[in-house]
Amino acid sequence: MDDTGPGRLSRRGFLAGTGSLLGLAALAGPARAGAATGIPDGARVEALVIGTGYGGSVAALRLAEAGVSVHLVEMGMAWDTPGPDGKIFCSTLAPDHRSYWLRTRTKAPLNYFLGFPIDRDIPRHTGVLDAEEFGGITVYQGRGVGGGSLVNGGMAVTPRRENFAAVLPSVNADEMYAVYYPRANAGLGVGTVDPAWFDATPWYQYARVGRKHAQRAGFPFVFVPDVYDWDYMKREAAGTVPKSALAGEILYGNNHGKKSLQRTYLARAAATGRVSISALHRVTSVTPAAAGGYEVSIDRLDTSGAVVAVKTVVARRVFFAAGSVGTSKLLVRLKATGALRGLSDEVGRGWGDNGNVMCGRANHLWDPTGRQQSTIPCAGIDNWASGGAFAEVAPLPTGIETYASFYLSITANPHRARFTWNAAAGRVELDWQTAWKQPSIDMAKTIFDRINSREGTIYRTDLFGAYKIWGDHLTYHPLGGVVLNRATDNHGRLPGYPGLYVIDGSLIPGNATVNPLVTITALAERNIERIIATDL
Ligand code: FAE
Repeated sequence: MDDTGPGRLSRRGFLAGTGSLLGLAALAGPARAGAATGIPDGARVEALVIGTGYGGSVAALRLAEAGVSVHLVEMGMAWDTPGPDGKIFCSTLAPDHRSYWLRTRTKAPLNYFLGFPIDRDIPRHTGVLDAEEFGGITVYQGRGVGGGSLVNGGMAVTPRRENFAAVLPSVNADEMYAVYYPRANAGLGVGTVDPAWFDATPWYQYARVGRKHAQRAGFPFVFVPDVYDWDYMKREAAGTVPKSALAGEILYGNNHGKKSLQRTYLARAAATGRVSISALHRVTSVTPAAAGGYEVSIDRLDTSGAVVAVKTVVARRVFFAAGSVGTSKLLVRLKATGALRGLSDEVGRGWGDNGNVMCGRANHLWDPTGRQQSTIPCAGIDNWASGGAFAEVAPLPTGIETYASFYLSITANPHRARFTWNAAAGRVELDWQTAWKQPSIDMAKTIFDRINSREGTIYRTDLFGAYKIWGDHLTYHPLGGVVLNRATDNHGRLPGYPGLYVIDGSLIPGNATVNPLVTITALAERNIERIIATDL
């Protein structure tokens, strides 16, 4: 740790093909000993990527294909080793130490049932789902190699073209829809449920009830693409393969079936031989290095979250891909504390919750939604144009008949929050206020009030507290904080710091009009192509 002086660094030279160091141990399994200790203190790397979610994975693959050695630094675990039960991930119905990031009690998004709290004590561990609490909102995020792809529903929605210009007006929509959205969808392995199977299987009875109610109230009902392997799900239903989506797995990881980034972009990156990963390594600082490039400080963590080593490496280029919250928090702190003092005043601004709000409806006894429910949503109600809401028909896979229809709505919530540095407390804060969800509730009601009125049904009041209708305390879709063409240039470069880039959901100004993963991936594909062509 004390051998990080400039002289020492320059003698080492940049690590060429650091793939040999860890060999993407998270994916391939070998070199576990290397994986345990990760990138050596004092290393020099050509490109260092902070975070292994969608933005980071796209950057790693495309840089490596262009001949650049890439080291990915990920604060979460590798998620490549089965636990004592033979499984890598635990089920949503039986959360254990693997479920949450450094919590001693679960914090389930849907935290009540029949009016009773369902959270339970768990051992503190570097689990896969972070429920990060700010003053007015809980932000759910994936932790581990693969980022949000480890825990998300995999709903892979390309926004309607007419909505895209409002989201990112500085981006050429023709190019996005002709080149980068198709490239992202192909790279992610996006597919849609077989409509004939959907109509026949008991596992989507809940979604068929959702369709019937939507259509009877006059709403357009659409199938929602997903990265889950639909053929695998059919085989789960037939009983020929181990179940995952049909066994309640989703929120704390899917052991089978889901095409997470570990199986798509990161696997292809590994195959180049130019990419390595340090899991359980958290970047704490990035600052210009005296001899060029950037000095990156990194904490190595153990599975209790304790720091077991502190390292400094030098990178010629650094890509911030720590997610909307992670990248915003890092850059706001580094600007305020002087490590990257010259960053734009726009850094930290323009954060939104993608208008997320949840609710349930109580159906009549002649409208059961089914005991068997696939965890992977595949359908939605599109009322964006007239009501500002796009609602997914979500499962409630409790294993018992609930007579409930459950929905996650994405709404055109206009509020934007800001991350700021609280020097006294030594932390970054977010000024989102709980009351700012009211526009989302009003927009979601344009759908569900009408359905309730048509069906003669009411809202469930037992899912988010004792007599509470709306799940308005959280988001799964944090977006913004380092907005494209404001805090960065139009391709994610940080002005004043050549070689520093942002390439994740923090670039999108608070709302994507649909679930964001495809847009994050497509935008990363667009930006990295330009960066490789002009900067390398
Ligand atoms: P992300 O995937 O969050 O990756 C960032 C990575 O950086 C993480 O692995 C972090 O652990 C790591 N990191 C953070 N800080 C540091 C640091 N200082 N040092 C090292 N590593 C760090 O970012 N979206 C959809 O489109 N469809 C869905 O169905 C869907 N369902 C969701 C369900 C849940 C429960 C959750 C939590 C999210 C869901 N999302 C969904 C959102 C989606 O997963 C999210 O927008 C993307 O994962 C964001 O991608 P990024 O590349 O921005």
